[in-house]
Amino acid sequence: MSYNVAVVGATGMVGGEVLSILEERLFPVAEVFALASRSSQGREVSFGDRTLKCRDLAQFDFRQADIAIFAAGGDISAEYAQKAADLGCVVIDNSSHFRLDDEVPLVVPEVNPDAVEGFRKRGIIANPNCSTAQLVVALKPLHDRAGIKRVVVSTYQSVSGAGKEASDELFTQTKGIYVNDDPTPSKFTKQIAFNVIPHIDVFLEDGSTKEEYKMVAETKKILDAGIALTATAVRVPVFVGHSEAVNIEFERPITDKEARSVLREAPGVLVVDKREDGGYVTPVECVGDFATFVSRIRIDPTVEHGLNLWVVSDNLRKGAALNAVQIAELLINRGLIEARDAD
Ligand code: 2RA
Repeated sequence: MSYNVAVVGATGMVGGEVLSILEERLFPVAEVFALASRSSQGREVSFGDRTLKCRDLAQFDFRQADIAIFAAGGDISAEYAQKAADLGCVVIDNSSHFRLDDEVPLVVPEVNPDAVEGFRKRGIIANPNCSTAQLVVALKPLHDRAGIKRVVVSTYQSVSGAGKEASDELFTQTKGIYVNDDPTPSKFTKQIAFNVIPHIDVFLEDGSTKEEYKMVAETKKILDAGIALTATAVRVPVFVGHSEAVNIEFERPITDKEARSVLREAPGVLVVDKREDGGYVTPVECVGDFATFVSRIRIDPTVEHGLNLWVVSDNLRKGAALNAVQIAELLINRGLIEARDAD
């Protein structure tokens, strides 16, 4: 059986990754509809060795699609996702719009696959924020083994998480600095080239940022509401690949050796941890990969049952497009979705 898939936001960075990943994973596609805003109508995007012409999202009849992957931001999801779902098209939404809605499951297939069943209420499944997705993939097997009490995480997030214009700003600013061009930022609040910015998304009343809040709230929804988590989210001058320094306090004892072997067996995780020069993964090495890499696994002796980790993943993939495609695969594997025009 094969499925008609609509990709909303097909001209964006995540939309492009969705198209690549559908092809790379040999997703059983009958037809792919590349959807974008009216201004991008007719623009061409690649799907394997084929070229697709973008159609106007506003004019698209979602009855033609079995699955729609939305990757065009919260406002577009707010306007079109429920309409598409009401027409019988299962929506997998990459924006934050539905993530904390009680009637919408928030799913990372390696962590809470059973939650996907809840899609029936609204016909929508939410994809988590990029920094949450890779974190919970690494936390889940450790939580199962020793029970996580508290997590302290600092992120080092690449500019692609903020979109194409942000990536262009890093590129132009980096070049410009060598020829004394004005580095005045437009997308970021401060210079990003040769700098780091401790601010992602808007500020909240308590002084945290929305990115930090998302990590707390989404980890609770996906993994365990009982986990205490505090985050500091930082933008760094890296194009693709988010990194996280993670400190974990467990209920029960766990050695670094045990943690390493639990993580080695965990779905979606690749342990690279040699305790020697270069024996760890950096963001440039994770680009284009499906895995969440874990390195620098070591005991934190300052707390009872403490552990430190370094977690790296391609934010456009596990943090967005890959997780969305994995959700679609999960729906198919569990027989939860049927192609409307079965072969
Ligand atoms: C970022 N979390 O990196 C966002 C993208 N979803 O800015």
